[in-house]
Amino acid sequence: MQFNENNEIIEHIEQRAVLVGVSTGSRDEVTTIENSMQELEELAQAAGAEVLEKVVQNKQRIDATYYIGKGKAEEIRILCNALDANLVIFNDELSGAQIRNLEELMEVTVIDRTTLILDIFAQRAQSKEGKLQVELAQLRYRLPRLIGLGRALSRTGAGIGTRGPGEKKLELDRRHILDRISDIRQQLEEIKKNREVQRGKRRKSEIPVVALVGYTNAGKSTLMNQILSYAGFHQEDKSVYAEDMLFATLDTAHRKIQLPDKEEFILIDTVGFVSKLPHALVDAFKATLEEVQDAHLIIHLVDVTNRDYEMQMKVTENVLEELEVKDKSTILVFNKIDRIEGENTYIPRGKDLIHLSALKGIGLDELLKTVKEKLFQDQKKVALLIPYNRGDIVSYLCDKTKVLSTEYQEEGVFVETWLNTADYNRYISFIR
Ligand SMILES: Nc1nc2c(ncn2[C@@H]2O[C@H](COP(=O)(O)OP(=O)(O)OP(=O)(O)O)[C@@H](O)[C@H]2O)c(=O)[nH]1
Ligand SMILES: [Mg+2]
Repeated sequence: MQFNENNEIIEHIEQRAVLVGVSTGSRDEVTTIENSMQELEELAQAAGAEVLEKVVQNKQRIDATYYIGKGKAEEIRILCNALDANLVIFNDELSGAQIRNLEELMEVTVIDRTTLILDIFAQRAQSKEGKLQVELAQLRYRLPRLIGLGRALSRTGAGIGTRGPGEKKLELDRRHILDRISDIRQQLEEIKKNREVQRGKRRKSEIPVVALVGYTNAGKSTLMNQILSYAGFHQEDKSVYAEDMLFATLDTAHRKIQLPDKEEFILIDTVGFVSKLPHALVDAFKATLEEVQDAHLIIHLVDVTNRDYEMQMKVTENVLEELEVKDKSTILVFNKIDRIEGENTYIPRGKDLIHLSALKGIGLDELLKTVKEKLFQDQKKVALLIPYNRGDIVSYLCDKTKVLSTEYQEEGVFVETWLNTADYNRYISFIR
């Protein structure tokens, strides 16, 4: 839809898109071009576009002017004409100059995968922080492309690539964009301080935290809802939004879960990951995922029905590594097994590896049993003597474990507490 200055709808523009990808044949490509184009199609649909055609060019070297070869670009212009397409979406990031050159040649709006993902985020962000993060990412993406300024970037409106909190600011020049960026950064800093206080409170509350993470559309929100309604505990009113669509969840949600035997933990549902995540969005992701860093346990959910589930696991593991939470206790869960039952597909089984259907509730008992073991049973009572120069360990123990007593002795702080296996191994040299 197109809006005027008073935010009234003036025109409804249907986004009729042709998708374009390049396969360089390089071994570094994380997935096949077909799978990558399939994902691009789902992203385009998530942004509200109708996908008319997908075009792939095999090309070892990227063209500086058009990204694809000029001949191919001309073919696509004819195709767009024939199909009445008004948008071309490229599977990789384009430079400002490439966008301008392609638009001149093809006479339609040209955007890239990054702009598309930013657009989805702009449409869905709910919280004030989420909106600011998206605007920041959009501005950072646009800044080096101002010279090339394509149709989508130079026009305010409501088509893909022009939506969102940043849309009114598009006409601002570089100076204004830089001012706005520093203004947003300041606001985000304030929000972050507030959140630190909240996180501190949660850490102190002693209720363990379990984080659901995984690739977008893996079924995280569905699993959260299933756990909420588990065993006759009618907690459905606290349910979260789950949908067959990439990036259904953009803001982290926390729910307190009470198991039938009254044990409690906090479950957090997080934003899903995607391959080739725009660099500008990585910081935004990290901010929303900070809470994963405080988690006692991570549930990594994988959609095994996806042809590319191994690549998706890798992407997720890489993000977890970036968040420095890779060593945390993790349960790997293969989800949507209801769809592969009877099929001759081999899915590995093993310790801390659970087969599940979040939709049907299959495997939920086993999952919750493992969660319980990890959170509540896998603990050893120990006494530690921590030297005074390791105040960091003492604060960790006070924040994260159920401390029974502390005593200031000559050689250090004597602490009696409960440790899970990971912490036990980490602090074994201080145990008396
Ligand atoms: N068949 C089947 N479908 C499932 C299962 N779990 C989830 N789904 C479906 O998968 C789609 C995505 O589920 P969500 O729970 O929204 O996935 P998510 O991981 O939260 O996705 P994002 O929030 O986008 O990252 C929905 O259509 C669910 O109904 C399952 O066990 N079996
Ligand atoms: Mg979700």
